[in-house]
Amino acid sequence: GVVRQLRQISADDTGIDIGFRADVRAGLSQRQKAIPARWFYDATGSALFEDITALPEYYPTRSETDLLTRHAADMAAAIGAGRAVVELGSGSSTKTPLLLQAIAPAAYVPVDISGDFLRASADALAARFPGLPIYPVEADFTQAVDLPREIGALPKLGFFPGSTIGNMVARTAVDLLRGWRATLGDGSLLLIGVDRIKDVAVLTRAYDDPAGVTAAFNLNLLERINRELGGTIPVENFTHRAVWDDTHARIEMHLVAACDMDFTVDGRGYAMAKGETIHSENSHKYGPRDANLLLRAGGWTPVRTWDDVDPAFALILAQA
Ligand code: AVI
Repeated sequence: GVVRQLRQISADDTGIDIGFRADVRAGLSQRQKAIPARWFYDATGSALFEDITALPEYYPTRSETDLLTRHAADMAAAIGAGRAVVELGSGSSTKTPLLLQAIAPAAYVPVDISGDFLRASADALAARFPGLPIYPVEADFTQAVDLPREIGALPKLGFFPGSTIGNMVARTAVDLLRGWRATLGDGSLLLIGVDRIKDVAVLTRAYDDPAGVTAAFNLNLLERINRELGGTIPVENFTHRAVWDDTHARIEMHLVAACDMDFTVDGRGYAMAKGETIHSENSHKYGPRDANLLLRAGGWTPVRTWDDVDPAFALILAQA
């Protein structure tokens, strides 16, 4: 008979269809335990991520903001006015005003799964750009999204900053790019933030800061499991680990068991041995050719790259 493949959970799985409970259950039952990184972002995790973006060691936010500031006029010339800007996973983005200021769009469509964040940032932007029509869409941008009717006839610019694409393995990233190519349509552009491969010490420090904010962000995943799924995970017996995996060109984050332990989640028992880990995130980094290949595989043709910052980070403009 047909042997069906069991669904393996990895740190970059993106389906919300089965939910937190099912992802945790399946992920903790595997030999290499893993929980999709998307579950970091409850209210506490989102606030901790905001703190991460302000850390001196976490260069991506600073580097990308520098690019948007310094090359605003050049980007505006390349993109042109009058587009509908569709931002994927807008969150509480502080970069959006820089882009909107520069390119004079016809409309702004933030897409985010967190309705609270979405409403707050839409309100803040409406106050700053009184003439700009804003159509928030509460949706998971990794799934197919229906765009508002009102922007149907406008040429689109997809805006996907922050190197979020890096949290997906190549196959998932390509699926997402192809999906958005179809959603945004012919004649559309995509401005995407991609983190570069660089000195390993710089990379690992960005994901293992001395103040311990990234550690708290990682450990909050366990707290969240205890809070929401009635878990008994002894969080104090876990440590944060961030390592560079050169084969996959990615930072991996793990939660490391400091001793042998047993715990329950959702009524099920689990055992972990000292040194065993739960893989909680991948953050892929891309050289110039890698990034262009990824975009082409996703149906986009790179047309401009801005990446003259240190530590290196790229904003790439691609056309449908
Ligand atoms: C959201 N994402 C792009 C961040 C990153 O750099 O991969 C998440 C993060 N994880 C640890 N620090 C930041």
